[in-house]
Amino acid sequence: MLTRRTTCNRDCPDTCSLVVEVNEQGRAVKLRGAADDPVTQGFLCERTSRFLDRQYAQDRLTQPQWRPHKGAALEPVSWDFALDRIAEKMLQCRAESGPASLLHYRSGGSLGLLKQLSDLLFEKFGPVSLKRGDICSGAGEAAQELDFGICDSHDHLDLHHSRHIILWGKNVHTSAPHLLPLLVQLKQKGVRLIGVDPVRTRQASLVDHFIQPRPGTDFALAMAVAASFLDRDPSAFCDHWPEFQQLVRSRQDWAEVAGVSPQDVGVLVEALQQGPTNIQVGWGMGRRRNGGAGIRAVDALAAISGNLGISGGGVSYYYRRRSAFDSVELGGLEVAPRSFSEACLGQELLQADPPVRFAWVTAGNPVSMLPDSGSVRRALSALEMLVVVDTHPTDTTDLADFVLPTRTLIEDEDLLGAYGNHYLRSSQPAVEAPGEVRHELWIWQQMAARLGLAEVLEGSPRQWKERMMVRLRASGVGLEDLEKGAVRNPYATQVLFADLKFPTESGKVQLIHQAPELTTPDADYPLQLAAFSTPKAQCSQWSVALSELTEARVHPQAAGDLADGSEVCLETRRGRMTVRLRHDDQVHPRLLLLPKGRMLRQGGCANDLIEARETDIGGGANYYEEPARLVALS
Ligand SMILES: Nc1nc2c(c(=O)[nH]1)N[C@H]1C(S)=C(S)[C@@H](COP(=O)(O)OP(=O)(O)OC[C@H]3O[C@@H](n4cnc5c(=O)[nH]c(N)nc54)[C@H](O)[C@@H]3O)O[C@H]1N2
Ligand SMILES: Nc1nc2c(c(=O)[nH]1)N[C@H]1C(S)=C(S)[C@@H](COP(=O)(O)OP(=O)(O)OC[C@H]3O[C@@H](n4cnc5c(=O)[nH]c(N)nc54)[C@H](O)[C@@H]3O)O[C@H]1N2
Ligand code: SF4
Ligand SMILES: [Mo]
Repeated sequence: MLTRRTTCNRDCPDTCSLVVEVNEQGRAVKLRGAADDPVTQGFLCERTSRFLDRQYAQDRLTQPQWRPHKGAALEPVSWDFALDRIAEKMLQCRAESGPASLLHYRSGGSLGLLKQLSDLLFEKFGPVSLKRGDICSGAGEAAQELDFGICDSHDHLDLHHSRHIILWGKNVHTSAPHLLPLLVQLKQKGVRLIGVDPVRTRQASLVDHFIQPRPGTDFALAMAVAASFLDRDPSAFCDHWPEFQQLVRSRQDWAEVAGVSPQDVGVLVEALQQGPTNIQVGWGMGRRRNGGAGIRAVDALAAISGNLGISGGGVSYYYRRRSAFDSVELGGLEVAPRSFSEACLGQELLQADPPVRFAWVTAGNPVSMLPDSGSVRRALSALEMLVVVDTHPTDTTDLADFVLPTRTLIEDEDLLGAYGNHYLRSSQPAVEAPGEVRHELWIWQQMAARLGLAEVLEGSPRQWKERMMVRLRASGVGLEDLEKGAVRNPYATQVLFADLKFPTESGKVQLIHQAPELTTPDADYPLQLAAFSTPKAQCSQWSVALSELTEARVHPQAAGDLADGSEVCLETRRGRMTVRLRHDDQVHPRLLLLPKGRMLRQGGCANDLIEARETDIGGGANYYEEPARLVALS
């Protein structure tokens, strides 16, 4: 038995170092977390522990496939056949309708840095049309960029200096499991943990105090807390202090709006007063209409309470995972000449004039994962050609004219920065890819050669990795170091904004000073449908067999006469779906929870019932506020 080391490339903050056990036949037989990685600490999450089921699944894509005409089944073809026809179509569209008639859509199926090279190809070929905004973290990143100038975090190990840690809308057990051992250790040392989430997730049993606000009311909760800090004067490093004070004083009933008790507010006030207090902001709370405002209000709390720029403090939302590598300038235009809102992609494509004729989708499954699946499906079906690069079939490959197979996370070769810690890692193939599967760089290079751009992407994956390491080499970190194990980004600071200087225009924090419009309940559809991450799945990449019917979880109060375990109809203004009802008193009575990521081809996709709407800022998607109701099956 051999063991090989690589890195998990999934869209996950942890970016674990993997140890792959490979037998004499070259087959991976076990995946483990590397014990010497300071974040991974020898264990993997539930979904990647089972990744070999997906790696060796019957439906793994191993050959290029072509759909001879819309509605026909996919047929295996050679790479040359596929790539020649795709290139011919791309050149035809560009010649006849200009490069904006082509769309390149890349999502987070793999976080490998080399995946960005497709941006470079399409930029040089076009520039073609791109997506605008970011459905995942758009609102949160925009919030922090507005407030602080950049979106980055203290080193995660700086939590050792915190007295209190507030997990604000962050489901550590499910979505960032490698933070958990550190939190447990800190709790044992006496650090006080507080959770804020409309769902009493497993986190509720970890924290010292759990607060369950109404979903989407974080802004109001933050205002209720801010009311206790109005006697301070942070204007030396904060702009808009008078307006912020006015905003806080504009209502007396913030706590009632958030549906929390004065005691809950008091716990947060005390924690922020008795700092250093770090706030861990999750990614979920931003995916709401007022998601940006909610995160801006939390940022403001940290600022006015004196918890910015100090060891043990800070608002940790995102770690700038690309900042150490020389990759940013390699591809991806800041502003594409033509772009489509990612959150509203289906509708915008359907209305595009002149139309988009061709789309290339890579590392994404937009039909299942973007809101309003129906419009995404219609828009992609109406194209003259849709090309999808993936490892497995999805709702999106089901519409593709060409499906091109690429490597999985244990076959890949790439560089990875993490968005939940400051460590850098490298991936290298632990097993050989089956059949005709190719590294994505090979696919881009083959396309480049056919599009008259061969020189743009020349070089092996290893050479490209070296090219992205110039800055790192200058500080003594080489590729060979990353291949041996995780290395901390030497350019990342331990404590962000330690001098209380912020890279905003005035050099100060920009305090939010306008109240968002509060969401009012919908009398006909009183519940809010939301599909949150589950431990078993990575977005639409499920690693275990599915039960036949999607489970919907609601608080027993919200279920009315509908019995636990019964089949019921879930309705929104966009459609209906039969679900298995589960009573769950841990869910806020306003919420209706579905699992995130189930596909149409698996019998039901949450996004089929969700309207496409952008968040207040940053072009995020408002995924979690679809008015919904449950009714008995007729
Ligand atoms: N197992 C697993 N892990 C994953 C993923 C997965 O699909 N499965 N997805 C990955 C991806 S794509 C990402 S972006 C990351 C982050 O993945 P996310 O799942 O987005 O991570 P969280 O930050 O935990 O955000 C979800 C938490 O926010 C809470 N929440 C929802 N609405 C509100 C609100 O209005 N206010 C507050 N305070 N809380 C709210 C939810 O109840 C939940 O506990 O994780 C990755 N990790
Ligand atoms: N209702 C609802 N919808 C959501 C969310 C939610 O919370 N609720 N969360 C949103 C969030 S946070 C995100 S990030 C998005 C995620 O949306 P997507 O990024 O579209 O998510 P995945 O389902 O992970 O699809 C990625 C695809 O990439 C493939 N893949 C894996 N590795 C590679 C590779 O190396 N190369 C290529 N070319 N393909 C690869 C996978 O097989 C998979 O089919 O979904 C969003 N959608
Ligand atoms: S998905 Fe995340 S937690 Fe799981 S192995 Fe990969 S990086 Fe680690
Ligand atoms: Mo995400």
